[in-house]
Amino acid sequence: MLNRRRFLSLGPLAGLLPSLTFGETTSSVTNQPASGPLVISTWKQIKANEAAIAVLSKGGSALDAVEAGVRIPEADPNDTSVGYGGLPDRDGRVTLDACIMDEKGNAGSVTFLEHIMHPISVARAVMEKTPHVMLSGEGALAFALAQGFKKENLLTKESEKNWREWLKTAQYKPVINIERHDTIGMLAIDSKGNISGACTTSGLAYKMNGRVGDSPIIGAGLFVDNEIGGACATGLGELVMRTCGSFLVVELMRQGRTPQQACEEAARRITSKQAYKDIQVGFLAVNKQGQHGAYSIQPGFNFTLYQDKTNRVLEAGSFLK
Ligand code: SD4
Repeated sequence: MLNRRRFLSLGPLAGLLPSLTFGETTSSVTNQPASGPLVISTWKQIKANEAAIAVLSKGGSALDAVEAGVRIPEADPNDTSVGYGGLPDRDGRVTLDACIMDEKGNAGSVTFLEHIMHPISVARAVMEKTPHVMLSGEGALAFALAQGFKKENLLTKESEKNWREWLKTAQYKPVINIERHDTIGMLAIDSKGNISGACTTSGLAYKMNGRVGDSPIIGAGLFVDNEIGGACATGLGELVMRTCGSFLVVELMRQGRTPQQACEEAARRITSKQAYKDIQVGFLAVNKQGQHGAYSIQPGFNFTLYQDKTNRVLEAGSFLK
C-alpha cells in the first residue's frame, strides 16, 4: 500500500485512486457507502439531529431538515455559542451569523444580526425571497422584521453575568474550542439523496463589535455541491476563512478524496500555513455515497452522526494528539 507521502506525490493521479486510505479513521463506525437519510452535526447535538431526523423520516427534504435541526440550539438558552443565550461581543451585544445551502446550489446568509432568535430561518428567507446571498447587520434585521420575525432580547442573565465577569479583566485571546463548543454546522442527506447544509453561531465570545466569522461565509463555514457532497467547519473562524475551508473539503472530494481524507487535508492546509498550537478548527464532510469524514487540529472535537437509524456522538481524529 502507498504511504501518505507517496500518495500525495502522485499529484493529480491521486484523485484517480479514491480507494486508497491514509491517516486517521474517524471513529469506530463503519464508514462504508450507505444509502438512506443521514444527518451529521458538529459537537454533541443529539436533539438537533433528532429534529432533523423527524423531518427526513416523513420524507422531508434535507433543506427542511437542516433548518429544523439547527433551530434547536438557536433557541436553547444554555447553548452559549448559538442564538438565544449566546455569549455577547465585548460591548455586551449578541450578534449572530448563519448560512444555509440547498441541493441546487442556492445559498442564503446573515451576518452580524441582532435580536432574532432564529438567524438560520432569516438566512433561508434571504435565499428564497431576495436576489441576494448575504444580508448583514441593520439591513438583515430590517429584512427579518419585514418578514415577520420577532425582535427579542437574546442576552440571558447568565450570559450577561459571564460577560460582566469577563469585563473585569477584558482580556481577549481568541483561543477557542480546546474545550467543547457548540456552534452548529449540520449536513443532511434526504431519501432522494439530496444534500443540504446549515451553520449558525453567535461567534467568538467577547469578539470585537462587528466581527464576522466563517460560519455565515459560503465556502468557509459551509459548502454544498449536490453532485459531490458537503462540508462544514467549527472553531476559530479566521483560520477557516483564510483557507476557504469547507469549499476546499468539497473540492478535494471532487478530486477523489474520501470525506475523511478531505477533512484531514483541509486541517493540514491550516497547520502548514498558520499558527495553530492553541487553536481549534474542526471539519465535517459527507459525500454523495453517504460516507462521512471528521477531523480537527486539537483533540476533543466530537460530532453527532445519524445513520442507519442510530444517532450517536463520536470523537473525531485530530492532527495533534
Ligand atoms: C466563529 N467558527 O465565529 C465560529 C465559532 C465556532 O465553535 O465555530 N465555535 O469563528
